[in-house]
Amino acid sequence: MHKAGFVNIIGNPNVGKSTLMNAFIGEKLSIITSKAQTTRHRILGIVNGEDFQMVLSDTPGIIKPAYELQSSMMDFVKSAFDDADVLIYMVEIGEKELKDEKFFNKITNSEIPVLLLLNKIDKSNQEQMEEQAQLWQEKVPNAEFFPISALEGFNVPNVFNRIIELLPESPPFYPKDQLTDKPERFFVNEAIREKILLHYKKEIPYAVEVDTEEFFEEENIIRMRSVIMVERETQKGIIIGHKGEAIKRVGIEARKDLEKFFGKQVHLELYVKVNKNWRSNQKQLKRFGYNQ
Ligand code: GDP
Ligand code: K
Ligand code: MG
Repeated sequence: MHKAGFVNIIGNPNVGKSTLMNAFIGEKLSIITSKAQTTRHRILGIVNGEDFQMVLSDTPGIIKPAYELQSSMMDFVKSAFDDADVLIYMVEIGEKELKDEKFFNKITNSEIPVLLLLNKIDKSNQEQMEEQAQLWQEKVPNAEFFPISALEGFNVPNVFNRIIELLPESPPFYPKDQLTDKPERFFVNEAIREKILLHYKKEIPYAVEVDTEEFFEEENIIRMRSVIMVERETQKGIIIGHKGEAIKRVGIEARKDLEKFFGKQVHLELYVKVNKNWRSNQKQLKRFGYNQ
């Protein structure tokens, strides 16, 4: 018998959704930072076993959209409800419920199994954890509850095994050697965007989109050229930095990650371009893969 199904991870920003997905996959598929809106897409990560295929979806944190890009991000979350065989609702120690009541009701009224994961328990003491455990089980009584630490791996194998039990009988949905639905260029864009989230302040990371225009694999090296898109001329100057030092650092750190990811030497060329108000422009968003 073969089992296969879609396991979709949803929750507030920054609770650790991407960290959990990567822990299951054993690879850094999703970028992780302490900033909200690090994840902008729905990213599939596929775990293949001899007799199962677990198709995980990492999604953006649930927010109230303020501009077109964020609306598309919430469309990815909506779609994650539609095809789930198992829903993972992740919360973290000390958090309140979802800002979006509709999403929250969808979870509590879900017909499909819900696993409620209380994450970051490495940061709490016993008393706090027990109090939170009770609170969350009352809020989402239809869910199976697991306290975990995605970062340290605590209880993660138990959640994994429970998901396998819940997967329906089905042939695989993807070839059994496939790891994700995203093309190689997507991971180049994301590696660069992660460094921008880490090194630039305030509005800058949110005004940035990355587009990899060239990805050329030779025998011993992969050559990539990517454009960092910003919304305004002033942002371009900030990205480049004094004597180009800032963008150089992004390039060096992203290249290191990409060499690990692709297992090959990487040459990465970066440049910056102004693309006025791309975040609010339907056509541009479509071009960058935000409209399904
Ligand atoms: P997402 O926005 O829900 O995808 O959250 P991320 O996976 O990007 O993680 C947000 C932040 O929380 C990062 O700084 C992570 O390192 C941190 N984090 C994730 N899981 C844990 C955990 O189990 N314990 C602790 N202490 N931090 C965590
Ligand atoms: K985050
Ligand atoms: Mg994320």
